[in-house]
Amino acid sequence: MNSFSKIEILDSTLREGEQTPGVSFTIKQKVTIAKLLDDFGVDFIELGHPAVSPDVYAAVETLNDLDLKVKKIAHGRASKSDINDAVAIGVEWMGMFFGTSPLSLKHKFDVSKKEALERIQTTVKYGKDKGLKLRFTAEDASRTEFDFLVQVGKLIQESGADRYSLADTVGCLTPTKTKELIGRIVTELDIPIHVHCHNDFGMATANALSALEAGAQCVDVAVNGLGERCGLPPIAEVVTALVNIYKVNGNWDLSILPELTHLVGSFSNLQLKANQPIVGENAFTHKAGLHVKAVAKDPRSYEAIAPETLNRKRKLIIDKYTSSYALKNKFNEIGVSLTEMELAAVLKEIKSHPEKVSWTGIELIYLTKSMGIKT
Ligand code: HCA
Ligand code: CU
Repeated sequence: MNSFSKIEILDSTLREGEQTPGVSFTIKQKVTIAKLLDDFGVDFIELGHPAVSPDVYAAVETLNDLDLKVKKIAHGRASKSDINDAVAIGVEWMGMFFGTSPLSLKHKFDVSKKEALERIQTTVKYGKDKGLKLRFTAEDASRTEFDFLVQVGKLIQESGADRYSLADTVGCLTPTKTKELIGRIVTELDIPIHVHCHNDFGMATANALSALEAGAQCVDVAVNGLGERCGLPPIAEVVTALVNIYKVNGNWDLSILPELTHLVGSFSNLQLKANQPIVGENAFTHKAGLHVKAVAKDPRSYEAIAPETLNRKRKLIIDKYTSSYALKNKFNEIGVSLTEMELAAVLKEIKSHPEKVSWTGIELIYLTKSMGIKT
């Protein structure tokens, strides 16, 4: 079990996030995102995989030159040419990945396990000789035999790698399986363990948190959960859960989350779901009469976390679910005072318009006037 004394967050918005279908950030946008992530307080930023394209190469160069607190890590395959790129750019860390599952060995590389181990050892040593700090990722780790994962981990550790990352590349782990897998790996190795989860079954955040519970030191996230297919654990969910549920005292500025969300949202043209945890439009909106009444007395009645800590505001909806208490509250807010009878009449009217899903203050005033009530 991680004592949570050292938890690190790696943000991969600029690398895996840009692998989201339909997304291509300009270098200027990447710089803006990187600065905000640095202000937020992540530990690592994955800058990109230079071999992808000239603009990704140039972005990694530009981002690496920024004066930031965060550790910068370039991405690349376990190959000499990708290592040479990282060295030429002068980045401190490189995350190199190699598929270790039977599917990867057969279809991606067409190598035996023995050949794979030789290649992994040679490239890790090559990278270390060049002075890089190295995180080695076993891609598709969750579908790799456990013994082989340990064998790879021990080999890269002996060859000088600084971190070992396990990728649940197709998002097929569950929180229970993650805990078991990471718990076992942590006891086998001495170097810190990273975990990279995917959201194909909607379990990325839960799996990342389970990995930390089991002793992983670092988990990968992305703003708005960007990434291949269904993406990575969203930064807002993982960090807010760590602070609020696990009571981890990280140096994260949660008040930056809405800005990060909107900025990356506008750069990626990806519509965020209204019911997205923490950052979605509805995350702090209350509707049913009973809820609104309880929230007005004490917001904790229906809120696990106070919106103010996230630089967000609470919203109360008026529609057919509204109670007289909530309606009165709303009229007070807009400076309109009604008698109990008038209030009951307006409420009856609202409840007879199920097609209207949210009444604004102005609309309520018009409604009241149209009913012959003086406001
Ligand atoms: C990829 C696959 C990867 C790698 C993770 C890592 C995965 O897009 O290259 O290198 O840490 O999910 O396995 O994102
Ligand atoms: Cu990935």
